[in-house]
Amino acid sequence: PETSALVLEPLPVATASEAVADETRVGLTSTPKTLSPWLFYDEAGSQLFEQITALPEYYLTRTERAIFTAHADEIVRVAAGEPRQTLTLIEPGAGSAAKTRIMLEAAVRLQGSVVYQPVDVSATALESARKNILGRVPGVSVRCQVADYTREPLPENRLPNTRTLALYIGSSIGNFTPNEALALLQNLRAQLLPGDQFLLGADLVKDVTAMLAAYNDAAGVTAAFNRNVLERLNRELDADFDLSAFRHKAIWNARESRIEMHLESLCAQRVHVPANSAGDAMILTFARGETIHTENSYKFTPEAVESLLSDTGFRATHTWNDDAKLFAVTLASA
Ligand code: AVI
Repeated sequence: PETSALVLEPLPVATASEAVADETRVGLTSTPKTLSPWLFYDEAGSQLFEQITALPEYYLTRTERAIFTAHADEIVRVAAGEPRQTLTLIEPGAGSAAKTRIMLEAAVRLQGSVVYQPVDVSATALESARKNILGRVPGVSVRCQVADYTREPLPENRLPNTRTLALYIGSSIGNFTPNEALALLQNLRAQLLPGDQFLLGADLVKDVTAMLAAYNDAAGVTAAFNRNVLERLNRELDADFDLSAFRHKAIWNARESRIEMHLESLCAQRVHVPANSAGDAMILTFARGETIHTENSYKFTPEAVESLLSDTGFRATHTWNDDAKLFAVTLASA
């Protein structure tokens, strides 16, 4: 079958800097100070994240990929059901779709061809998803959709007589608070039909040293990724953060079962953010040791994965793990 691409929506005019200005105003005037993790992913940050996924300490990507490599054929076979339905793969927050390729190849082996619908807020990410898949995986048609899947519905253009397999992989679920994660999965679930399938990739609770090392690598890439958010505010909002006056900090919060990333102020200091579309100029004061909380990365027990799924109306049917049980890939029915 021929490989083709179709962009369903015109790419929106960038209003990104307004969102950055709003987010910064709200987050940095709250106590404690916070910045939302989506701010990491400008071009420089997305490149740093790609580097993180290849770090020796960052076991997540490698482990999930190994699970896919070992089990993709079985995963799509189980998802397609008996008698076999034709699967369409949808991926909210597709990013660069590097690991999705393994699932798509398995779907093509099973059914000869497959339609892949990546959904992402970032047109740039979709472009790299399209490039990663199109022409490299014969038999795949790509239909990109620019949308904020955390707020907006998934593509309406459902193909008749097919079953949707929605992928939410890469431990993306871990970057949401438990309430946000519930809302997100409820929203996804509401857009699936009975029998549709959902594949969730979640990072599991493990030895604290191993989890901390993944967010505090020896080469300092995660530190650069974290600090890039301040560079972004300097670049886009003309703020005057002194990068050498903040250090990257990753901690394990056992009570909340999450790794937290912070940027810690190394001295008492003031930072100036000029007036912008979101409001007047701001002078932010930092005490020595005060932090900006930039990310949560929740780690799940197998039971927590099950209850997240059942609480949002899914029925978990199969789980695949690596031998060391670092990571879980769970298939659920809608
Ligand atoms: C994208 N997300 C699943 C990553 C994570 O592990 O929470 C983001 C990341 N933050 C630091 N390193 C990687």
